Amino acid sequence: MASSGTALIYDEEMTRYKLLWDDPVCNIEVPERLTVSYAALQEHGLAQRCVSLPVRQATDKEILLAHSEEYLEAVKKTPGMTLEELIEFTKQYGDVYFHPNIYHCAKMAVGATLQLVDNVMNGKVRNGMALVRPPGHHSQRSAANGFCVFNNVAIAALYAKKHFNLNRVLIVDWDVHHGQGIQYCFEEDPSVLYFSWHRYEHQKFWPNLQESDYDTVGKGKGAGFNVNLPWNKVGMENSDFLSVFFHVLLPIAYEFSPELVFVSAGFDSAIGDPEGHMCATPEVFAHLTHLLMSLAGGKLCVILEGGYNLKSLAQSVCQTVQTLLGDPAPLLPGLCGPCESAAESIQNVRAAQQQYWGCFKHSSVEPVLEPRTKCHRTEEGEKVVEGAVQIETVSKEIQEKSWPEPPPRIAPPARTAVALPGGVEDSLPKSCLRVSAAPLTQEQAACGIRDFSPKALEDERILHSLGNVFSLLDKIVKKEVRNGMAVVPEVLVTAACTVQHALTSLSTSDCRVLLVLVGEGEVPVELTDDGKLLLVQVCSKEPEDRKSKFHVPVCLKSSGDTAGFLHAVLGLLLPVAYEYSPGLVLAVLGENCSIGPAAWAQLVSLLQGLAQGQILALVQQGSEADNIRAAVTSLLGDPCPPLGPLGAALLENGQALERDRQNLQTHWGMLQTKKS
Ligand code: FKS
Ligand code: ZN
Repeated sequence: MASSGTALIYDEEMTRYKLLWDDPVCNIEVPERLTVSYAALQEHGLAQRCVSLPVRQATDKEILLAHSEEYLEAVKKTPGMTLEELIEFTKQYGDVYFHPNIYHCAKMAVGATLQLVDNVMNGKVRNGMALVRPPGHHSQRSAANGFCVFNNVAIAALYAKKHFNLNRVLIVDWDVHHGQGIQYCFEEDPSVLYFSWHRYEHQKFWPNLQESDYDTVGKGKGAGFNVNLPWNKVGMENSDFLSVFFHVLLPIAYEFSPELVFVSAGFDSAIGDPEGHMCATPEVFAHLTHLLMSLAGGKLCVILEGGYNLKSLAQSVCQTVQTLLGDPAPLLPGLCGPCESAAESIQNVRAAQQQYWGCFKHSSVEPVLEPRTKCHRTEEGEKVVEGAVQIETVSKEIQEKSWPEPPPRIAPPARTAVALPGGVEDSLPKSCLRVSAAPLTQEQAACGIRDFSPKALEDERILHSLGNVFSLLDKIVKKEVRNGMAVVPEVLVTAACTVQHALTSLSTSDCRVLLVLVGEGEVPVELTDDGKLLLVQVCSKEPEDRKSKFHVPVCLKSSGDTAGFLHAVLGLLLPVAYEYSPGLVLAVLGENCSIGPAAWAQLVSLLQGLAQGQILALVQQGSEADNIRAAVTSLLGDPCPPLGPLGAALLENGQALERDRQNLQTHWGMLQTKKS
């Protein structure tokens, strides 16, 4: 049995320290960061749905996993210090402050993180979030830094390796600052893959380190296990963040196949943040979370780092937790691909990582090593005084930015409905609804379908099956169920009829159907240019001339190339699908398809980030029982079994994929990985 449940770890104690003197650098790190986040979770009924776990204090031994004895002993003395002594002590470090109670809180922040690891690893919960202060990702072996005292996530990764014998841990640092403390800790360690994106501005932004750039990839055995994506401009949007996930992080992460995933979850990447100056909406964090939930069998530990706009922080935390709980992801309209600067960074990091990761092997990526990209080290004193006033005004403007409150994410009363043809043994979980409807008449079935042999519709089995499929679809469109699956006799004809039926039932505003077909053959639908249907077909046939931008053939020759399939899904299908933003997804598994149930489950799982999870899966009758079960467990929200470490795609497939991506880039901005 897969574990279920989401942990939430929070203790008011961690609000009981604050900045005691005047410091314009540190005054944004306030106790309210935690209280507003937790209050928002309660207000939306999310905290109540989580398993609340008690916080504990980390032991010395645990802290020493990542820190020196000297440093720990020094921090231990801070509770007894006077204000003057605290100020003096603080001066040794950069952009941080101490308080008599911060040592106690820092031990709890580490302890909370370890509690989360323990409970995820022993299966008491599937995933969870720890709301902690102080944050951790800047702190180093012997130094506090950037509001951080102990490195919560680094300690937790070391702890997980040690206590649960893990060989592969992934840390995704989506905070807007570079977690250089985590990078230093694992630089030479190939068992911990560290990914960070961060505001960089060619080294002009704090912490102004050369080693935050894309060409720092790790050392020795750890080479390739450190991935830095610098943002060289502010104002990055959802498109930029998702592009990096699709074209950098996820391909690497799938290839690595972690056994456990941590998120250093700073929400200073979100809109309105006075530090980040970025424009990601809170909803994007739902998608980032969702995309990571398909890794490591769903074992995901999210740990709070930064986030200083209290409104955007609270909303983003809610989006994240609600996704961990399994609610449908929000729509993310308006995606259009990365901006020039983001594309340049994507290209550069792919080039820098190319020799370490098979997923980049087939792309031609010469790095853009323009001199201006390198070394603009901020000179001491460059922060000119006249600039200070300007910074203040910009900061005000940023914080006063407004954005619409994320709409409520309502889960339909039932998750999954299934329709199985008579005679097919039903060994599916009891929790899914069984649907059985009256057969359609030929007229009903053929409605709207042009140019296709009505012969198939004389087959009673098909008319019966279509009755069920239409009924599933109606339930999904009416939001009585979230998703559905049917095993059908003629999958291609069924898909065609279902598309037509969907187009007549969807409201005009979301009348876009994404049809993903894995398998051979042609779906007898007309592909028009009105964009109401997007067909993505993964099959072994070389595509003829493309009919329209809404027909995306993905050529995968030779079966069993799991890496090739996954790269196609991450690098082609998902970016196009996200940009299309469908109102409904049809996922179709054709005859004797050889991608295997595990890869099929991954696809079904990833597609659920679209269309608010409204997805109907059709599986050809006669397909292996494993494929049917895989679709249903994935639709029910159970974690996908990991595919295991992957290599490069087969040469032929890798090259075809790269070619397809190039060709489609003019139509779909989300496919761009290069500066134009
Ligand atoms: C430039 C000054 C930068 C320090 C910013 C620290 C950021 C801390 C954080 C953490 F997650 F650790 F909390 N001052 N304006 O957000 O990365
Ligand atoms: Zn930060």
